[in-house]
Amino acid sequence: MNKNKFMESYIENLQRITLKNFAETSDKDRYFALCDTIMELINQEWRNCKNRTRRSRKAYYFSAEFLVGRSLGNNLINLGIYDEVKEILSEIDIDFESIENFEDDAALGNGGLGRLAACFMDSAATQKLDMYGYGVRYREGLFKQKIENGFQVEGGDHWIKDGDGWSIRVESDSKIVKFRDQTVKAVPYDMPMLGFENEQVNTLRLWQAEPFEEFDFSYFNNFQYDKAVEEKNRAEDITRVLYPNDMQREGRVLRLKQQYFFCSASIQDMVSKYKRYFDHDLQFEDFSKYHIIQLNDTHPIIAIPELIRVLVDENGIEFERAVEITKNTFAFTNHTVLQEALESWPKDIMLEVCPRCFDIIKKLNENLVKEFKEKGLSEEAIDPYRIIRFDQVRMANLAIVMSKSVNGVAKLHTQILKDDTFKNWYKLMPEKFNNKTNGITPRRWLVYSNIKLSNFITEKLGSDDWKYDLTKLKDLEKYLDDEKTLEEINQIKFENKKELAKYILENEGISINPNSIFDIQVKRIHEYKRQHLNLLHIINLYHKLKKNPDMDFYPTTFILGGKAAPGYFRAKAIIKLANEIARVINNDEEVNDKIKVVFVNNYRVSYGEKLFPAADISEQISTAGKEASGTGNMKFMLNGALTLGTYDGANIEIFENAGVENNYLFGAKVEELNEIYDSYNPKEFYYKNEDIKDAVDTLLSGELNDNDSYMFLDIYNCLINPQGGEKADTYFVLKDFEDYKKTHEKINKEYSDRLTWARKSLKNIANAGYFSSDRTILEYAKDIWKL
Ligand code: 7GP
Repeated sequence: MNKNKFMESYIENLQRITLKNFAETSDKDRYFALCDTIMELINQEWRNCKNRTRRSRKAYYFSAEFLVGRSLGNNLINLGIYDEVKEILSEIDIDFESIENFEDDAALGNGGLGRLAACFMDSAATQKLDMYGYGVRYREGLFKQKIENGFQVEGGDHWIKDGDGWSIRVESDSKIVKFRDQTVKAVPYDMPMLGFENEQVNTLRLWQAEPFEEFDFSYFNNFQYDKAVEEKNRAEDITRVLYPNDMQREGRVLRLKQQYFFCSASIQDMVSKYKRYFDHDLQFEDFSKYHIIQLNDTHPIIAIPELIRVLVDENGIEFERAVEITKNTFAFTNHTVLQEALESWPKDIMLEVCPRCFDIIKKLNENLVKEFKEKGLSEEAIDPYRIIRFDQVRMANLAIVMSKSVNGVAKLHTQILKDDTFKNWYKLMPEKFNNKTNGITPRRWLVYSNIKLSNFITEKLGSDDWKYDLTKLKDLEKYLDDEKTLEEINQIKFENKKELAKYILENEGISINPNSIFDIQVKRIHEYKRQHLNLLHIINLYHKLKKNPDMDFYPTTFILGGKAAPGYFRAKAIIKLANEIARVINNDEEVNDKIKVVFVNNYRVSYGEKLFPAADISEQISTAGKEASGTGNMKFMLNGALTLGTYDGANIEIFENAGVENNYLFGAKVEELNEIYDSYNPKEFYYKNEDIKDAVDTLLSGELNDNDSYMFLDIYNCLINPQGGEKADTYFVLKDFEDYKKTHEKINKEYSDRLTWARKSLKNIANAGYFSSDRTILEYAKDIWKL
């Protein structure tokens, strides 16, 4: 990059878009001018990629969520001009950080599934894989969380209200999407997805819903102004807001409309391009040779009947042929075994949204049943496989029949899919099933967010090749017994902790000690993730310190964060509990130099970028068998935190890679929980274990105040006093408590041996290579996509 040219065009852009003199421009102006300048810089390469890949086999990642976060810093890193641009800006007295902070997160996802999609976009481009992302351009992303009096309050997230520096509206590629009761225009916004220092620029295409006709003048001319506006709103409603439920199906008509909307537009886009660039193949003989669609969980499955519809109804392909083509075009990823997330759509809703797709699904179901009957299966034996049963369309079944591949996202998770969730299918078609353990992009989650550690690694390894091939980190092991290196590791962690402490003071108003252990649990709030186990332990620890102020104890800061789905009362109760515990403990002078508790407000990608580098302990404490993989666990590991975790999801693979002796494993395993499931009685643990009783009783003792919301009663009840047919403590919080507590005690003791700790930390960093999403995406490309 030519520095002078960059500076020139930056200033030119700044003045052109603002009509102001340089000195009068605001941070916002400066941010958008920088976006423009970078978009100009990559324009050529982006076009080159689009042109080059017109006739190549491509993978299409269909996802209702892409949790991208901020793009500025990451794009500069991937372009290899981060330092230079910072310098250029400082030469004209612009502080990079202040304009960087102007960027709102693109929070177009809820949690793991959406963030994984974003990591995959980064890795595909970095590995020079031609992968196209298709999704929804929600006007409002995931709600902003505010904490008022300890309660979560949701606010809007109109992330593009000031503009969108990273998208190009491609009006000419607009598509018409027809619902039973309305017709809308789908307008694509393309975001460049940059490979790391390699000139590959892939595209993330997000569709926005707009009225088919901007303004209906017939209404207007008849003075029916509100009617004219109504139609416009009804169209825009479709992509107005991301549903904020993580792991919970949402049965509303509008949700299915969102799904059908982006799937239909995407399928039409693919088919029309195919007809344009492969104009000799009107029979679509080669369609599946050039397209493979990866379905990110059940949300985009409606794309399957939609492809059949477009082939049959709009291109005259015979139904059976269309089915064959489709079967070779789709692959399906499952991201959770929680039943409440598995989508099924009532026939009525489907008829209301996309009746023709329902017809097609019905036919597919009939064919399936017929085939099974011919094989001699009884009606009953066929039941688990039916795509439609009791007038419900079971989306996962549809995807499994119609896909060439079905995968889970960590070893244990895939095993559970085979043994349990999809066991009937596995019996029938074992060859379809495979595992793709998740990963994270090291560019965002280390190079960009932990510059100190990143530079240190490059210095120690004598090259920055590890940024392209993360398994190279393994070579760091030669420093395992080098005291100087270990001290440097501790120093870097300390610096990062100081930075986080400063940020937390500014944002949460809580002062924390960077010399204390930073123990962090950040993720969506969910019972299966067991934030309440963490909190019950803190309560008990607090009481112990009160009783015994001179007890041997290494000061610890417990940091929690995450959003609760707005309708999930118990998750919101957990947030209130965290804040209430924080209030009591942080105001108690007897203990607050030993423990502090922080609930960070509005946890999101850009907050994570500050938290992961500063963690000593990574809390990954889900009930065994419930967390499909987890990816936060990988971000912590890569940044040198030790995992305090159960034998669940990708934790298992973290323990395998870094050595369980360098982490803290606790809790019951899946097999044990399966065995005791029916006989489990949490009350036994409650009565037999004083610490458990102490912690649980505190929920109702009056020491903690839930402001008459009955929230703490709800948590109490769910643990030991089930209401209305509910089972008590289904997530085995009390069962695992004692082991969790003991493991914490061990951590607390071992932390003071700072060199041994640093050695463990280095072991984790050195073995994090496996968890690069580069590895994951290459596995998809090789095993499933054949790219
Ligand atoms: C999540 C899983 O809970 C998490 O364990 C995994 O790491 C992540 O996907 C990426 O694979 N699942 C979801 O976010 C989700 O919403 C239901 O799944 C649709």
